[in-house]
Order: sequence, then structure tokens, then C-alpha cells
Amino acid sequence: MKIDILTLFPEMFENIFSSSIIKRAQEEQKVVINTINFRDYSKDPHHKVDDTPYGGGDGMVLTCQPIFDCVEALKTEKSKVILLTPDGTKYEQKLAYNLSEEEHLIIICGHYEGFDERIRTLADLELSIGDYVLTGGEYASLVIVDSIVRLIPGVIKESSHQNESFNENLLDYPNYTKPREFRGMEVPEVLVSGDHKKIAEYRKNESIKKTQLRRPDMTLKRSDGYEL
Ligand code: 6GU
Repeated sequence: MKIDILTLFPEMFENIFSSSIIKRAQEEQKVVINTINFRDYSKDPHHKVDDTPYGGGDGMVLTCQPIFDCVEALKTEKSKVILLTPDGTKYEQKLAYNLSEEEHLIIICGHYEGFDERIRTLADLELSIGDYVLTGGEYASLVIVDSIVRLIPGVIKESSHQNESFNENLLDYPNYTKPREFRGMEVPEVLVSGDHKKIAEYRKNESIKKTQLRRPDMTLKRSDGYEL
């Protein structure tokens, strides 16, 4: 998979993409991630990328030309163009799975007070990561890229995905490791019983209980009729 991120602040990505699992995924050629400063595509003599809003008001608005030229330079028939904006569709795990199967993602990070509305016509998908306002799409793109890259086959052990939160619209079950007792807190007996059927049952029940308690909204989304 190739991911091109259009941003005015490529330096914001450097440390994160050269650490941990994302670093390894790139080293193992599971993903190629480029950050592209769309200011380099500005035809303005001063490389301007924004201007004052028509109709007046505070702040500056990203202009069409640099972003259109940049996307058009990178795009092929196989590309999916994603625009990051607080008014986009809310990003969720299911979409992370779908996007992890794409060949080429072009991700546009909005910034400043906003962007020219016509930039939306470039996008196949407009995404937000939640109901709060960030200073720019850079943070959102880091979240989205991380959640996609970890799902690319071979990046992390496939079995790690089986029981994680949001699969089957359930939150993850509780995990314990050694020691068996810590400051009076004991590991549940069933987990040391060696009875794999009982353990699986316990984990499923704990997942269901936790989901009902913490995320009753998720219980509305189950498609299998499974009652929580
Ligand atoms: Cl994608 N961008 C910005 N600026 N703020 C956000 C967001 C995106 N998602 C949630 N808040």
C-alpha cells in the first residue's frame, strides 16, 4: 500500500513514522508513506496557499490551486482521496478494515480556519475522527494511518486482531499477566484453570458486560441479532 499525505507541516510526522510498528511496516515494505508539502505546488510567487474568505470574516482559507495540482500529480485510477475535516463522516474500525485493502490513499490535511469548499470535489471520502476540533488534519491523519497500517496483512500477528475492541461490536476482554496476585488483587481463577472452553466463555461474557456498561451505543450496531 502507498499512502501520500498532503500537509503544510511534514515535520510533524517524522518522529512518529520512524518509530515502532509503523517504522517496521515501512522497513518491511508493507507500506510506503510519503508526506508532501502542497506549498511546493503553489503557483503564487510567494508560495501562498491561503487567502481571505469571500464574504468577509476572520481567518484565512486554503486555496484550491496548490491542493488540486498536488492531488492531480499523485492520483491514478487506483487512488482513493480522503479529505480530513471535522464535518466529515466519523471514522470507525470498520472503515479502517476497508481502507487497509486499498492500494493507494491520498490524504489531505486541512488547516487554518478552513479550506475552499471546492476542494471537497477532489475527495472520495471526507473523514473526521470525532466530535471535537483540532488545529489541523495532521493529528487525524496520524490516527487514521496508524489504525490502517496495523491491519495490513503481516504487519502485526493476525491473531492479535481476533479479539480486539470493536470487532463484532464488542470491547476487548480484560487481560492479566504475572504475578498472580498484586497488592491483594487476584487474577480470576478461570484464567489459570487450563480449561480453554471456560476461558473463552469467560472472556466473551466479560466483553459483553463491559460493552453494555461502557458503550451501550455499540449494542445497537450488532448485525447478527446477538442480544447484549
Ligand atoms: Cl479530520 N480535522 C480537524 N481539524 N479537526 C477534527 C478532525 C479533523 N476530526 C475531528 N476533529
